[in-house]
Amino acid sequence: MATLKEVLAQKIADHRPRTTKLVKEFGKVVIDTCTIDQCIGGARDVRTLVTDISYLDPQEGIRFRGKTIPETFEALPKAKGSKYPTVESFWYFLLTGDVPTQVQVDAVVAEWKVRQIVPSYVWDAIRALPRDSHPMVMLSTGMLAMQKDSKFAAFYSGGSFNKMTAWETVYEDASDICARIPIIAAFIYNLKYRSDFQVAIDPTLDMGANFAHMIGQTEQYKDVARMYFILHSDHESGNVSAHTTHLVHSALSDPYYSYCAGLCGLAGPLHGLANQEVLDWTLKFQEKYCKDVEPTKELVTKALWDTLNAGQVVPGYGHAVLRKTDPRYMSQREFCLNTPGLKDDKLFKLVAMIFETAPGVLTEHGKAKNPWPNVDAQSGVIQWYYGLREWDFYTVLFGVGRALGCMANITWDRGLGYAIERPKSVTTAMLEKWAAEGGRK
Ligand code: HAX
Repeated sequence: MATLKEVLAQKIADHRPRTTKLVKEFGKVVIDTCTIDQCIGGARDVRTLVTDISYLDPQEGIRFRGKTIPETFEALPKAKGSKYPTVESFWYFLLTGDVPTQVQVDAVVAEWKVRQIVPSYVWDAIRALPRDSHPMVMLSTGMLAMQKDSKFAAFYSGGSFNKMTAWETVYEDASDICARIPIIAAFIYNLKYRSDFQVAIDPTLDMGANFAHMIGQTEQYKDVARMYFILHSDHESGNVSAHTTHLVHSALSDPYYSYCAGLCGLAGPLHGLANQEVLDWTLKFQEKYCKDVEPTKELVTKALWDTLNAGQVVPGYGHAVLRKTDPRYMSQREFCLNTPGLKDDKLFKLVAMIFETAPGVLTEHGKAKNPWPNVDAQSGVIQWYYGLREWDFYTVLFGVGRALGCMANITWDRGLGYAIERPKSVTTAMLEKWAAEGGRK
């Protein structure tokens, strides 16, 4: 007798050609609001989400509240003695669309100081995990552990829930999450890689600087943290982490449940985990191809083809929306080029060589619609240079930054009373019927 798994394997093998045929031969057939290939292929380009926090143009890249990355960095008040804004000033800007005054920024910094005290049961929950758990498991566990004190959940279950004011408790939870997540990330870093050597919060420092302080980093790294968290904050609403957070919150799950779900999506290798994959790929390339020789474009080309021929994706390249080099990549590259030492770093030079080579190889390969690098192709090398070499931690850094965008979005979701999200699904047989009829009449 065939096992359940064997029966299923046969059913899947029999079904696959039907899906392939629908996409290949009838992909452009319209079924109401989208085409068959959009229905099967992850709803690419289907306009069903609204957000004013950021917008992603395929050619230009991200705009936060209408401003490009350079315009955002230029406009916002800077951290003391730095060329970069504080994360707190960016949070004010993301939430309101207004460039804050220094006084307004100082008020947020002070507010976050009060909010950033993490309850001790969160440390207990994280410490209870096996030490070799992935740091994203630790981060999402910490996020979920905080749920019991959710102000939104208490408001909902308190019996006087009011749709008009519900956003106020989302704002409270969202602000607590943004203030606390770097503290939790630093705790995880110290627990996993520094033998649980924990460092106290410095109450005089802004969020980015305090994170650098808590993981034992240098003065220079304070700007790396500020830049990194801002660049990774938001990428309009359709990406997996932002969309998941929005979706889960649309059921009136509180911000802790919602962002925990978002973090689990961020942990996927096609999304946020790509930053660790890039470092892994690059170091394996060095190990395999360049043990005794300097890297060359020919060797990089060979390694890229080996990856593609093995049926794997080249991490850090391609994008579901972008059709040009990601400006977040360029912004980090510029940081590298303007930082003495980093611009001559061996690994940065290799990453630059991959940038010169991969788009040509991916174009020749002919599958990826966008052969250009995304944010993840450049972020790891900066962390590596500053001594943060535990690359399985890189997605946690992404998760700290992404909290800003996700939390700003769901605060507005509640402010505007957006509905529970519930797209409609159809069966393969329905698609085949509509394909034969030339569309859904
Ligand atoms: N290397 C090899 N093949 C690639 C590729 C890459 N970097 N990017 C896309 N392709 C392939 C796809 O796998 C797909 O192949 P199949 O038809 O066999 O399924 C084909 O090209 C068409 O894909 P696409 O339409 O260009 O891309 P998608 O919108 O489907 O996917 C991804 C977008 C980002 C997931 C994809 O480009 C990818 O896997 N890139 C590598 C992983 C990565 O860098 N992810 C991070 C993206 C940015 C981000 O979210 N950061 O958090």
